[in-house]
Amino acid sequence: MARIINFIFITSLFFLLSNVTSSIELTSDEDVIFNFIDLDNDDKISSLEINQSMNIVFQLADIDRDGFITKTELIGLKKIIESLK
Ligand SMILES: [Ca+2]
Ligand SMILES: [Ca+2]
Repeated sequence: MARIINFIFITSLFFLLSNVTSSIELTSDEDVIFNFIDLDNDDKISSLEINQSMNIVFQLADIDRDGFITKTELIGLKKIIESLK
């Protein structure tokens, strides 16, 4: 179940980052996310890599380190992501 939630969260990050297009190729933003999640750079994403990158994202977002992400912190995460573009 946690893995499914992670996947949904990662997927929703894709939607936060870019407008949905009908392109059959990844946008440059999606490519950046893919490379971010693909921690060992083998051009494949494993469920372990999703979990690990999810932890990184969680720690980035949980600014006050209380183990929870608030809406305010999520907005902060969006700003971080946008600054990385
Ligand atoms: Ca990989
Ligand atoms: Ca927090």
